[in-house]
Amino acid sequence: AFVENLLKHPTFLNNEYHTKFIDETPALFDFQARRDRATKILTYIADITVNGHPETAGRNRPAADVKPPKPPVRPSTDVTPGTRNILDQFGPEAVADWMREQKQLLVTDTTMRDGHQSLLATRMRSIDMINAAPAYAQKMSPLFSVECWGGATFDVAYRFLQECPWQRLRDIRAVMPNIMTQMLLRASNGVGYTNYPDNVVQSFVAQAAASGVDVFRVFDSLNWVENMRVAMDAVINANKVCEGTICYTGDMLDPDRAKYDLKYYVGMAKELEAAGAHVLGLKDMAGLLKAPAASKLVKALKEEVGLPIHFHTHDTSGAAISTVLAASAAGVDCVDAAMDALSGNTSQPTLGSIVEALRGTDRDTGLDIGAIREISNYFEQVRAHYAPFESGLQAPASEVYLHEMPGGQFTNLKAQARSLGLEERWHEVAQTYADVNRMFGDIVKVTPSSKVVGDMALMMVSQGLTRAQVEDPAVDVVFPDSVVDMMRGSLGQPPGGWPAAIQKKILKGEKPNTERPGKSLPPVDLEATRKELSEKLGGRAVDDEDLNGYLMYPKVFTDYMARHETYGPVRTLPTQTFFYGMEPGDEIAAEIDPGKTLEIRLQAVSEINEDGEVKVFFELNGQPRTIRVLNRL
Ligand code: BTN
Ligand code: 3PY
Ligand code: ZN
Repeated sequence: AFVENLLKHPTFLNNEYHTKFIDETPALFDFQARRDRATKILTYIADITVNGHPETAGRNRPAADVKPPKPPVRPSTDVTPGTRNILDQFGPEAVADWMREQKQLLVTDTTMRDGHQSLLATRMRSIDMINAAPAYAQKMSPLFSVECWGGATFDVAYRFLQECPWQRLRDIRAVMPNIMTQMLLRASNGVGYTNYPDNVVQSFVAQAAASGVDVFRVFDSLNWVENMRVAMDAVINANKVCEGTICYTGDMLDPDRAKYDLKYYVGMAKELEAAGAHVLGLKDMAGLLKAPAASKLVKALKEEVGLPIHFHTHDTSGAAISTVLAASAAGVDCVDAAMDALSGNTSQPTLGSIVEALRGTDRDTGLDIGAIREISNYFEQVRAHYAPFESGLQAPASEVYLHEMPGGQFTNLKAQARSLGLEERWHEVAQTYADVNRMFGDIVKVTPSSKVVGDMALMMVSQGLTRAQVEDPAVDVVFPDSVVDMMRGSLGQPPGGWPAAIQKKILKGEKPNTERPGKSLPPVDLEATRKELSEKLGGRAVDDEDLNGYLMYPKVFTDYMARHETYGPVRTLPTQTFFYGMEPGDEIAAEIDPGKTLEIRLQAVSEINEDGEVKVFFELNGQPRTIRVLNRL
């Protein structure tokens, strides 16, 4: 009867035999489908147990005695109303008004986005976030927001974690209904590395809003407001909080870096205000804003712009807390911080320490330090599972003022340098990164412009080229594609335009585009794309989330779907199992649907046979199951 019901269900008849259908329609759950998914998950565990996970091969392992992190609290619907309730009842303008009325320093917790993006190569899995979210709902309700989406987390979820970023968002939202969620959006670059057609950006924003994003921090990688309007308007149309954002670079108080001075930032803030931002974001992605400059900048912005100000920085230098306190004293409305266990170095400054520093002052955050310790202790256990993705960075360093790399790029570029055999020459890479910045006219370096500068720097160091040689018209240089593309105008225009001589050399006479890139990109036919994707997926129906994932990252998305077909809902596995499989005698539980849990015990692993196969013996909910996998090692 179960199977019959399922097969007659209209969704199934339409061939929408899809993860979300299965995941969200438990009433129709048929034994066969569940068995099928269980087999897929066992296949995954068997494969990883025998062959290892490609992403952890040759890297540090978590300590042998690492234990599954214990969620701080159980989910509960009984929570104190927070900012989300203001947004839902009164809209984004009311959120901005409310911010302006608060005396306390408001705080955004970035642990679930920038924290792990900057410390653990963006590898934190959804399950480790979803298990923390109820504690935020119950114990952290004075937070302004929880940043848990966007930036690099979107493609990393599909690409490396074999999970759906949209589902992560919905799942966090479901157990944290009272605090606003926040995402980082690269304006016309969406959550990707290139400029998308306007209607793709609009569609993506609308979907993110529908799936649960409340605050959109919108920035442009060259600080070009002209190229932010499409994304900002889409956020405003969705009735969500639009945080129009200035990227801070250089050194505002250094007369040699006059390009980015106080006047520049105030001017940009006014443009963002005129463009309709509800909140002004001040994004110091590399952690370059020093305390004295912060005092001046925040004071001026408060005086000249009517918007509440939300400050974001990184602790790469070790001096971020001094900047946060200076900004607070100057009247900044909100700051970003990460849970202690995922703070410091290239991540955000330490949440608990900011709360303590302001305790009893007129800017006391009102956050519960006991709750922060409890949640941080949970994330300490989580972090222990991600040892292979630790950067090995030992200490904060003032070198950041030389290279100006964003916190999210630093460890990434270091890993790229290592893979090119340039690890020993890291400080040279850092110096070259600074040289490239000057050669390109001193630009904002943040995704994707930071990646272009990084590509160029790595190319120069590996080929032994100096800035003078690169600039010399007589020296032949093969530039990375990303550099050529940026000089063509594909990421937009930096303040003052590109330096003419180097641009001319790079473009070899090709005429650059100085207009907004989206202006000349034809709109994508969304329904035709849905059909094309459906055909690629063997005729299955494509919902709006999947369509938007595919529009951002076509190949990453279809690769993800192909693996999903084979391995099933591996997002439900504990992190240790996901990266390392199981050992004989291990027992785990995976909740594949609310209340539907697979109890999995690995009994034994056979010797390899003459066909190169290994048998992995499991007990699944008490029943024996054997999975055969190819030993690919
Ligand atoms: C990737 O690196 O392709 C993404 C991670 C998941 C890939 C799965 S893990 C088990 C199996 N073995 C592989 O080499 N790829 C898949
Ligand atoms: C991103 O775009 O992912 C960033 O974190 C920029 O700072
Ligand atoms: Zn950041």
